Amino acid sequence: MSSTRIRELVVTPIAFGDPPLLNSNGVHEPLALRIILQLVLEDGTVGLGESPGGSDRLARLHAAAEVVVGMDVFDTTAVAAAIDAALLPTVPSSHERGWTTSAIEVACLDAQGRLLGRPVSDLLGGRVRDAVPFAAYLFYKWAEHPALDGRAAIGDDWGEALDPAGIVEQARLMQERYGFRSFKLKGGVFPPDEEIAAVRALAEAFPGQPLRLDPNVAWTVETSKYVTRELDGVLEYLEDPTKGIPGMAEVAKDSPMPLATNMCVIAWEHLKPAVEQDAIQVLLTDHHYWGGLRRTRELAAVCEAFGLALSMHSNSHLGISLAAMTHVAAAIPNLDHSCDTHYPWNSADDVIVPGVLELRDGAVRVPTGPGLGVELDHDKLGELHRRYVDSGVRSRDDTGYMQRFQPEYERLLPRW
Ligand code: GKR
Ligand code: MG
Repeated sequence: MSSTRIRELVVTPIAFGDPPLLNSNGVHEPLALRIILQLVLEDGTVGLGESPGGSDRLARLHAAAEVVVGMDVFDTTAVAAAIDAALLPTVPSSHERGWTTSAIEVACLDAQGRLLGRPVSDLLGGRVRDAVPFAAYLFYKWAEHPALDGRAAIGDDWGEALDPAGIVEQARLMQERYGFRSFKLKGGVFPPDEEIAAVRALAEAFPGQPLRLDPNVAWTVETSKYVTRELDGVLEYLEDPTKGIPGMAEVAKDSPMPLATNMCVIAWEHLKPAVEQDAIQVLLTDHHYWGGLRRTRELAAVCEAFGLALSMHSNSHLGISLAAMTHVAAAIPNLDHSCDTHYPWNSADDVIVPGVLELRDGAVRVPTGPGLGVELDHDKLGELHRRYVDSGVRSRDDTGYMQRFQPEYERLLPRW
């Protein structure tokens, strides 16, 4: 048996701490879910991967683990095809299948890099930058997770942010701690005029520093148009103001600023209509669902061909994902905007050995060690897996959690 064949894929669900961040669906729960992958080769080399969590994704990764055993780790196209074929009968959506193939491709590339003694960015064509810029990801938030069902309140060192002053203070903290030079505000929480006021306050506090706003489709087309007029000259781009490609195209028609998405263009088949309708000008890519790091690199070339600018989407994540995001962003020449990351909100509970990934001056230096360049902290993995088991949390439910405190809360999109 060749030493580059896959012996086993170890799939470990984990739960880690998350602050009470608000969005158009509700509020983040105290625990966020991810799944950590260890792809073990016949020679004992281990490649790491990280996927968003939840029972469905976990079941799919377990199914994929059966399929990949015996395959060659360098044969990533065949590995992806085998997983895709195995999932097809029960998972009709190519986007949904993509989450599984992507996470495993990253683990394959990590293992390949370790075997070759080369960083993953080299396997993607080489890095065009030594550090990848990230934006401070600002959220309206509560001061703490309120006490619930006998559990004590859970505080953090960010404090409350429920108005423009709170958002500016959070941005200052983000800049002080990590040196960010651009800012993204998660909107869709308060009436648009309040969020416009928060963006204007940021513009005043951080003159000349790029700003963006993302209400996650909380607005109608009309409201979206109103916001683009109000924030003309203030935002570098407006992200997912309204739902769907036709809605975004309607807003884009007379928008003075580019529109961006990580919601209406999330699969290859969405690109054609989006380009035809000129619905978006910026695509937020995400290797977790675009098929992995190589497919993300290819996506960048497609964007270049159609004149779409590129940025990067994030969800609550840990260091293996951050390393993967950093390698692929380093290898994309046409990365036009700083990337999103939730890492400051979640890094205290990371599963990797500290020291390699650091957010400094608003950027992460591309790891230069073999593979992704990060090592798993096995004790921490065990701790976070126990937390997953004990918590009973099996899927993300921002709306249900909000309703525990505000029973009248309704998920309404668009809300305004
Ligand atoms: O973490 O609340 C959140 C975000 O709203 C996340 O779920 C989104 O996927 O960050 C994401 C976005 O840019 O839409
Ligand atoms: Mg977004």
